[in-house]
Amino acid sequence: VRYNAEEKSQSLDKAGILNKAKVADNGKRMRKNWASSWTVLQGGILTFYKDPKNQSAGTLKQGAGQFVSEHTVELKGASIGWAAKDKSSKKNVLELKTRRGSEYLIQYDTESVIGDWYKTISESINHQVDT
Ligand code: I3S
Repeated sequence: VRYNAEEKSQSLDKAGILNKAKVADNGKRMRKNWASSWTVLQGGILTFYKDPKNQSAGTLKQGAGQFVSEHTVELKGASIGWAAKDKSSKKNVLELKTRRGSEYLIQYDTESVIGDWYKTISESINHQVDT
C-alpha cells in the first residue's frame, strides 16, 4: 500500500503521559487544576484524556479501560513556548495557546520527555500552516 504525504500526516505522531492544566478557555482565565493525562498528538490535534482514576462513576460505566477525552486542542494557528517563571513553580513547563484563546500548561519533570513533546508539537503546528 502506498501513502501520500497527506495520509502520512494523519498517522500517530506521539503519545504519552503528561501533566497538564488548562488555564484559559476562549480567552477567559480559569482556575488552574493540574492533572496527569494520557496525551495523544495525531493529525494536528492534541487530545488530553482523563486520568481513569479521576473519572466519575458515570463514565466508568462505559467499561473498564476506556479512556474519555477531556480536551481536544486544534494545533492549527496555535503557539507553544516555555512558560514564564510566574506561570508555575514547577520545572519544565510549556505554554500552549490556541487560535481561539484557550491556554494550557504542559509539564513533565524529565527534561528529555518534555523536550521531545515541545519539538513534536512545534513541528505539528508548523505543518498545519500549509494545510
Ligand atoms: O498559579 P497558582 O494559582 O499558584 O497555581 C497553583 C494552584 O493551582 C494550586 O491549587 P489550589 O488553587 O487548589 O491551591 C496547585 O496545587 C498548585 O500546583 C498550583 O501552582 P503550580 O506552581 O504548581 O503551578
